[in-house]
Amino acid sequence: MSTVAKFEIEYRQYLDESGKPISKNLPAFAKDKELLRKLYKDMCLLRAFDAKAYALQRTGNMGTYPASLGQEAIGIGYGSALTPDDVVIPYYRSTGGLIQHGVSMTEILLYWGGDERGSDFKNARQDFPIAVPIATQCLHATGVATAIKYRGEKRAVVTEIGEGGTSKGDFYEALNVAGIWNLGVVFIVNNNQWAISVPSSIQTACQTYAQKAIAAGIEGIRVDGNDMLAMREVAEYALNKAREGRGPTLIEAVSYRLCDHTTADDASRYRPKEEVECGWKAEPVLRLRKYLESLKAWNDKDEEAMNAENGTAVEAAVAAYRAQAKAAPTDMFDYLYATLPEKTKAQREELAAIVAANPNAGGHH
Ligand SMILES: Cc1ncc(C[n+]2csc(CCOP(=O)(O)OP(=O)(O)O)c2C)c(N)n1
Repeated sequence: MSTVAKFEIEYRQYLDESGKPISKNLPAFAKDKELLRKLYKDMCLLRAFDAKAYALQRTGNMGTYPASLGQEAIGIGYGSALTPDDVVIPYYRSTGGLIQHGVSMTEILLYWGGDERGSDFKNARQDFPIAVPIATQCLHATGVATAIKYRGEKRAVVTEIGEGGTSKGDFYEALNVAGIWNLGVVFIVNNNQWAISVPSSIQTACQTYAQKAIAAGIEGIRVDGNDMLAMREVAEYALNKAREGRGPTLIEAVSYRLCDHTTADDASRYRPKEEVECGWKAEPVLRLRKYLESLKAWNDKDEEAMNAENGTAVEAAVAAYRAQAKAAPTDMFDYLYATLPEKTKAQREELAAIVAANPNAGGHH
């Protein structure tokens, strides 16, 4: 017998749970205090935004919301390494990546408030709307990357998926075509350990999600997704590779979902308290703060000023969301077909008459 192929999965981590470097060979940007301060502030902004979105839902001012609590380094990590020309193909937990790429917090609120105009991004015009059907975004990403390759453009496509989503066929099909066509896609697996109430331990028999890349002939790397230094460095590497036509990468970002799956879930019903407490010890925000403090690049005063600034930005986004005039109920007919079928025309007229008699009808903000 002889070995015909051999594979290894690399694991990247620079900071331990208390923010101390575990290696002397840190990436060059680990000394860039301004960049690290910005990354820290942006993670805190996402956390503040999530808390506000939750409160809006709880007070009946929004439909549903999936938070990123505990996973902030993932979206901010890859999002901050994007250029405006890159394309984000998000799933419902990609808030961090979208905001980093120029999507406004107001647009995100509108989307989750049930207003489709939230998907009509003013900036990042070519980023895709949020995908809720699991794993479909992976194939959309390969489609976009195929177009980019066909046109000979130097742009990266990044898509994100939960570890549970990697059990879907769409995911494997996307990896396969990305490998065979050498597409400029970066697949980020947010391994937050839970797919609603399904733990990772019964999701796969694989040791890592990164190794799912191997069968497609593409590079797979596992990173500590709570370590901003590792997350950002690997994302930058994979995005550059994609832009330069050197092919796709799968990044498994190991993290933990410190929140419920969405506002419609109560995770305390299926997760042991001790496990969540353990998750809090490894969380990414405090970890980066401790590292910043060790560089003398952050103190309590900075924290206070940042909280005020982030709070103001979130409040302004909420005010704009609430001030947005409601969509006309007839929009659901007007934007569904190029030409409305005869049968549906009557329905539209009936609805228009109801709306005329009830001028306050429509979606809620
Ligand atoms: C095709 C499809 N099947 C089922 C669902 C219902 N669903 C919504 S989220 C979810 C779990 C996803 O978990 P994971 O992929 O790990 O991502 P996470 O939400 O943890 O980020 C499921 C099954 C769906 N949205 N789409």
